[in-house]
Amino acid sequence: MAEIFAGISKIEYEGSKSKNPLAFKYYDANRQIAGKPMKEHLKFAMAWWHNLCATGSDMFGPGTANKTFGAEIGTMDHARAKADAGFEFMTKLGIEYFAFHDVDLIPEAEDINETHKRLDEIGEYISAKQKETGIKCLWGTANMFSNPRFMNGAGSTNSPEVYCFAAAQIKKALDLTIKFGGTGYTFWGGREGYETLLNTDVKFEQDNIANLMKQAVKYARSKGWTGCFYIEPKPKEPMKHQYDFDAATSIGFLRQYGLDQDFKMNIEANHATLAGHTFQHDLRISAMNGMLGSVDANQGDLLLGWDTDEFPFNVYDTTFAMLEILKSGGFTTGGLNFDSKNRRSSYTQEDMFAGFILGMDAFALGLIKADELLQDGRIDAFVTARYAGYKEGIGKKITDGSATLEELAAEAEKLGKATLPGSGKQEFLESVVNQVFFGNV
Ligand code: XLS
Ligand code: CA
Ligand code: CA
Repeated sequence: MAEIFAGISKIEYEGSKSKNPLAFKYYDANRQIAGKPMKEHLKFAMAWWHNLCATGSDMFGPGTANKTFGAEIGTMDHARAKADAGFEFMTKLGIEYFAFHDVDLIPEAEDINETHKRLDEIGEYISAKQKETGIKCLWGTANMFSNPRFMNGAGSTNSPEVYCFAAAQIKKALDLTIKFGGTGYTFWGGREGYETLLNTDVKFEQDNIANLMKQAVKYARSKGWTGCFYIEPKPKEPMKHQYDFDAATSIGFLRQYGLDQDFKMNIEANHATLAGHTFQHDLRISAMNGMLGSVDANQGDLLLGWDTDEFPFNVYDTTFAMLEILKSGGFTTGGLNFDSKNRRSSYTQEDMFAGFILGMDAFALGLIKADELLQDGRIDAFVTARYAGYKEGIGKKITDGSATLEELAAEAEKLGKATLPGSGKQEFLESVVNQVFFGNV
């Protein structure tokens, strides 16, 4: 088979002094950090849709990147060429996982039966490539937002007929995920929300979404699949309001419908910031609830109100993200999926590699710096000391829940006047972070 990215050889780690644009400066796959190799902490994945399908088109103009990979778009030859390109790309970067939507893999047909036939065919082709390369599937999903039938949602649609098509797609995407040995299955509710409450029965729609998820779990478990389902929260875009607004909302939804044993969160950085949170915030909320499953690694532009899916660049953010991930014990079923795309004007094959090199190096730095912050210990020690008052006396009775309201009130009355609580020391803590970051300069 002809090389697709001819002229680009395997991307090697060359260290921080290297000026080679096609080399890692910080990502050294087998370097041991906190007891295991970097690649095991980071578990990088390639998103089929951005890397192999998207050409950079936007509502003001067509794509700029050529993603034909030598075949005609819309054909099964092209589907196979994308798989060839994808496996060559991942192998050259040392990426061990991929994530996909059903319709990323093949041209969707008018009739779902034909679509499924094509999926079976490409499924065989991809499985064979996995065997050749050892590359694994991080998660699969069904695209239930692009086809016009999903204009009013999938699980939340007003049409039972469309609901059946959503179910058929989920069933097929689960079959493929299982075939590829995938350890996760994601529900991103792109059109599960509303434009106006004037035409929407929110409770009815949410009940229906939950039922669809329950049936998906039942089906996958009946096939012996032990992987993890994820909800990927996003507050808006394409809909004005999306039900899986953020981690807190989605966890509440899962608990309300008894789905919390089978689901965790897939947190995307850019979605957290669209919800008005930091990336770290949504990771923390997920982790503290035992719900941190996987991560869609990218970043948004805080000056823009939409989802830009940029490659991760901000090392403060990747560090705070890796801090939450390390503290939660690391990934099990999940990993870091680059749901990231090149800017429209970065349209060459070399740019595709440059995006991943940037993102992988940014997360490698994040891992290194997060580990250093943990070893430095000053931040954790400060947080522990900050709540020390709860270790004894009335504080202890508060945390074990034994102090009554009367007892608490009596304590305040005895004191008459509260002493001010200890300083939050934010500036000091931020300076610790910078010292760990920049050390001797
Ligand atoms: C879109 C989402 C989507 C999901 C998978 O904003 O990020 O790509 O990750 O459907
Ligand atoms: Ca995503
Ligand atoms: Ca996104």
